[in-house]
Amino acid sequence: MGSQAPPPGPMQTLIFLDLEATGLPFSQPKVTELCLVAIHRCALESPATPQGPPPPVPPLPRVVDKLSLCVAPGKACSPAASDITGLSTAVLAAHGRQRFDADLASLLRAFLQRQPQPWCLVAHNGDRYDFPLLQAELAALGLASALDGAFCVDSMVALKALERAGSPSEHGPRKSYSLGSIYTRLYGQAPPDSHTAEGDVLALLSICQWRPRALLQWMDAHARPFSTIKPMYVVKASVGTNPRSSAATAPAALAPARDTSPNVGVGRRPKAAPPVKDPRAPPREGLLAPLGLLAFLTLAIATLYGLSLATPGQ
Ligand code: DCM
Ligand code: MG
Repeated sequence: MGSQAPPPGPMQTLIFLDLEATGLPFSQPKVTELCLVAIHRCALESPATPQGPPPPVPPLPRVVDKLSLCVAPGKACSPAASDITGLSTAVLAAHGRQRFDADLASLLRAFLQRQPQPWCLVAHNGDRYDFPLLQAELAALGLASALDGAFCVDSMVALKALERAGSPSEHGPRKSYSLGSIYTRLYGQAPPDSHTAEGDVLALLSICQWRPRALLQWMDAHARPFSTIKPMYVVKASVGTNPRSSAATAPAALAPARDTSPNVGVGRRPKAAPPVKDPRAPPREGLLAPLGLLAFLTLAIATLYGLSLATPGQ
C-alpha cells in the first residue's frame, strides 16, 4: 500500500457487492450468484429521516440501482455451500442459468458505467473472498481489466475500525465481525435472507448506515484500486488476446460442453460430489499392476516363511 497513489478524492458511488459460490477459497470456488447495489454517497451523507419513532433497522435509500443474478458455476457446489445458499449446480442448470462469461463481465462493466465516478466496491470480507474471487472469474475469461477504474474496500475492516474507535477501552471476549454478528449487535435481530447474495448485500448496506458519515470518511481514505486485488486462483487462460474470442473458446477446465456435475440433489441438501480427477496427477491405473504383484509376492513369502516355521523339527 505504501507506494500506492492515494484514491482520487471522495468516492461518488458505493457499490455494495456480495458473491455466493461453490465453496471456500481452497476449493477454487466458482460464482453461483452475485448481487450489486449501487447508491450515491449523498444517500449516506443525508439519510432520509422517517416519521415517528426510529425503526430498528434504517430504511434503505430510495434511490438504488440493483443487479442480482444467478450463475451456472460449471463445477459442483460443496455440500456446505449448497446447504447455506440453497443453490446447487443441478438446480442452477435446471433453471437455465448461464455461466460467468464475457457477457456477464460486460454487464458488470455497463452497470458500473451508469454510476458517477469514482466507484467504490464494498464487500464484507471482500479482501479475502469476494474481490479475489471476482478477479479470478474475470482473469479466467482473459478480462482481468474489466473493472479497472473501480476502487474497493472491505467493510469488515471498516466496521472493525469504526466499532473500535467508538469504544476503544472496551474489554471482554473478542467480538465477531461477521456480517450476521455486526447486524445482530447493531439492530438486535438476525439479518433476513442470509447467504443469498441480495440478502447479504442489503444487510451490508444496513450496517453501513449505522455511522454513515464516519464510514464514508474511512472509505475515502482506505479505498484502493480493484486492479491491485490478486485473483483468488489462476486458471490457465485460453490462447488469444481478444476477450470475446477467449470467452467463446473458454478453457476446457472452465467450459464443459454440458454440465456434468454429479451434484444432482434438488433443494438445499445436494449429494456430495466425488473428487474431481486432477489431469496433472500421474495415471493411477499404471501403478496398480506392479503394486498388485508386489503385494502378491509379499504374501507368498510370508506364507512360505510361516509354513517353514510350522514344519516340525525346525
Ligand atoms: N461458504 C462456504 N461455507 C461456509 C461459508 C461460506 O462454502 N461455511 C462459501 C459459499 C458461499 C460463499 O462462501 O456462497 C459466500 O459466503 P456468504 O454467503 O457468507 O456471503
Ligand atoms: Mg453472501
